[in-house]
Amino acid sequence: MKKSALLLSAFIAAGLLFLCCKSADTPIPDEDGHRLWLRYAPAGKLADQYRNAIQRIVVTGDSDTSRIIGRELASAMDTMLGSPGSVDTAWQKKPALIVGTPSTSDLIHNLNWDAELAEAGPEGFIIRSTSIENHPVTVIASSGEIGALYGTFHFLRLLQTGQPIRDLSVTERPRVQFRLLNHWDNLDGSIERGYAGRSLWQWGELPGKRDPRYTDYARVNASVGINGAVINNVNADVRILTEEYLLKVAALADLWRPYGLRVYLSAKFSAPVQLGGLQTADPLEPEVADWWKAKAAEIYRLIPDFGGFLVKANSEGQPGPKDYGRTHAEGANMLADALAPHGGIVMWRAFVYDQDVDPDRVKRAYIEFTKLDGRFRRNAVVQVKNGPIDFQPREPFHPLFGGMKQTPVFAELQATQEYLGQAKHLVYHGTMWKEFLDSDTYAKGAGSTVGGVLDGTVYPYPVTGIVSVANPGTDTNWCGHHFSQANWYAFGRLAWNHRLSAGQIAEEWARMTFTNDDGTVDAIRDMMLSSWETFVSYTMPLGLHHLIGTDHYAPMPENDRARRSDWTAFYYHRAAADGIGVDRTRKGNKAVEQYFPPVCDRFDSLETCPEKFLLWFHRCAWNYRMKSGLTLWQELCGKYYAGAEQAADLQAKWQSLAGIIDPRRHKEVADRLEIQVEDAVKWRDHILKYFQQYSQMPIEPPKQAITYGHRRLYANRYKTRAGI
Ligand code: GCW
Repeated sequence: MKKSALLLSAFIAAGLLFLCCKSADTPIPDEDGHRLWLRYAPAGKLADQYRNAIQRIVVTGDSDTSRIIGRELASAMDTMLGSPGSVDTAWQKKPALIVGTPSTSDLIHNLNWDAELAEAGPEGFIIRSTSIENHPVTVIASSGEIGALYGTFHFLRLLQTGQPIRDLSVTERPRVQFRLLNHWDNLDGSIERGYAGRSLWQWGELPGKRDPRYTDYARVNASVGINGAVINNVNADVRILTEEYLLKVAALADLWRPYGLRVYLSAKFSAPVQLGGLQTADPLEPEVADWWKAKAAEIYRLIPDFGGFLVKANSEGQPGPKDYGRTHAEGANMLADALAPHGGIVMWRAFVYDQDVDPDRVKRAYIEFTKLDGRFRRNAVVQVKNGPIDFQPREPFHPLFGGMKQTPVFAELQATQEYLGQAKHLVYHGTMWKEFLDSDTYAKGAGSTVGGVLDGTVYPYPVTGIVSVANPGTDTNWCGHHFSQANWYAFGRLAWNHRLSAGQIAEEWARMTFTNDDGTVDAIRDMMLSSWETFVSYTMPLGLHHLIGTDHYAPMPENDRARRSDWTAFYYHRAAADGIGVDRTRKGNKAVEQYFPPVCDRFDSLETCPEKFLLWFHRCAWNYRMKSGLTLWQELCGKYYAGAEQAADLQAKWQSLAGIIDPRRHKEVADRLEIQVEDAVKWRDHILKYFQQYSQMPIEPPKQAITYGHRRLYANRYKTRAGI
C-alpha cells in the first residue's frame, strides 16, 4: 500500500473511532438542585452572538451591590460562554455590556435616559441595545443600584433561556411595591408547614457566624425581584423582639441589604406584657403605645432599613386587640404609629375567623374587616389570603379583594404546599395564582381584577404588595421537591408582574432549571400547567374543600370531631343522604352577597356558577344534573378517576425524560411521582367510598378513563379492584 493510502486509512479509522466515542452516551452529570434556576448552563445556539456582544463587562460604582453585579455577570459568563468574563470599570470602546446608574456611570449618564429611568423607578430598569461612539453596546441601566441588579438578573435570564440579545429594548418596573416572603420559621429551627428541612436561620450561630446560605438566599430572591422577608413565624415567639435576637436579625439585614432584601418581623401582640413587664397590651393604653415606640426605635437603631411588622392577632389563639375590647384597626394603628417615623409598615393579617362573628367561617373575615375599612393608618395594610378559607387546593377569591376600598390589601399566597401535596406532589402554583390574580372582582365594573386591586389601579392604594408563605429550608435543593422550586420562582415573577402568564413563567423556569431543549421544555411546561388541576381533581374537585385531617395531607372526609367544628372536614362538605355542599347562596347563608354584582349573581345561580366552585356555593342532590348531562355523583366519580389518571400521566411524561434530565434529579422527582400516583388513587378511593355511604350510588369510573388511558396498567388496576 502506498504511504498516502496508509495515511488516509489511518485518518478514516481515527475519524470513525472519534465518531463512535462521540455517539456513545456521554453521561449527564448528576445535579443536586442546589443552584435552583441560577445554574448558568453553557449557552447553546446563540453563544457566539452573546460572545460578540459581550466582549467586555463594564460595571461602575463602588458599592457592595455593584460588586455583586460584577461577580454575578463574571461567573455567569464563565460557565455560559466559557470565557472568563472579566469585569472592568473602563469601557475601551469594545462591544460591551454596560451596567449601572446615571450617577455611577458617565457612559449611562451621557445616554440621557434620565426621564425614562425616573419613570421606571429605583427598582425598575432599562435594557437596551444601543451604540456609544458608533460602537455597539448593551446597556442595563436603572436610577437605583437595586434596579441595576434586577436588570442584570433579567438580562441573564434572557441568556439562560436562549433569547437573542441583538435588538434589546426592555423597560421593566415592578407592579407592586412590596414583594415579600413570609417564613413560618420558629426560633427552635423548625418550620410550621415547612417540608424542606429545617429553618435556614441558624439562631444559635448568629450574629457571629454567617452561613453562606444567607447570601445565597438573598441572591436567589433578588433574581426574581423579591425585596423583603418576614423571617419568623406569624405564630410569633416573643423573643425575636429581644436585643439578643435583634442583633442576630441585624446581621441578616446587613448581609441582605446589598441585594435589596429588607427584613421584617412577625410581632406578638402581647410583647409589652411578656417582654416589657406591663400589665396590659391594650393598644389604647399610652404606656403600651410607648413601649412599642421604644421597641421600634431600638430596632431601627440596629436595622435602619427595617421593613416593619407582620401581625397575626386574635386568630388561632394568638393575642390581639380584641382581648381588650379593641378593634383590629386600633391594634394595627398603634403599631403603625410606632413604625411611621422610621418609614416602616404594619401588615395586619385578615386570617381571622372568630366563631362569634358568623356561623360560617367563610364569611367572618369580610364581616370584621369591611366594618373597619378606612380606619387604618396610611402605613397599615390588611394582608389577605387568596381565598376565604385557608390555602385550599381551589378557592374562589377572597371578597376582601375589592371589598376594602380605602384600606390597602396585600395578597398572601402560599408557596409551601401545605394543602397541595406538601413536598411530595408535583403541583405548580403558577396556574392557581393566575386564576386568582385574573379573577374579576367587578369592584369598579368589569376589569377590576384582583391583580388590579393589588397594584393599586382599582383603588389608589398608597402601598401595594403581594407576599407568599415561603418554601425553602435546609434541604440541599432548598424546597424538598425539585418542582417546588418553581413555586418560589413563580411567586417572585408574579409579584413583579401579575400579568405574566403561568405558561411563560413555567417555561422560563424549566429552561433555566433543566434544559433549553425545546421538546423537553414543552413536556415539562405541560406537566406543570396541568398539575394543579390534576391535584384538584383527585383531592377536592367541584368546589369541595378541607377534606383533610390535621396533617393537611391525606384524605379524611370522615373527620367530624375537632376542638372547633370549623377544623373538621364535615363542616365543609356536609355530605348526607340528600346531597353535599354548603348553601352559601341568597337562599342559604348569603355568603355570595360579599361579592360585587355580577359576581354574586353568577355564584348565586346554579345556571351560572362555575362548576369548579359548585359545592362551595351550593348544596346539591347527588343526582343533580351537571352541564355534562351526568349526575353530580357521576361527575364526582369522573373527576376523581380522571385526576388519578392524570397523575399517572404526569409520571409517564416524566419517565419519558429519563436520560435527558440528569439521573439524580430525574430519580428524585420520579420517586416522588411514585408517591403522588399512589396517593391520588388513595384519595380517589377513600373519598368516593366515604361519600358513597350517602349517595348510595355505584362508584362509576367514567368510560373514557379506561378507554382513553394510555396505560393498560391503569385499566388493569381498575379491573382488579372492581373484580372485573
Ligand atoms: O393554614 C393554617 C396553618 C397554620 C398557620 C395558619 C395561619 C401559621 O395550618 O399552620 O399558622 O394557617 O396562616 O396563620
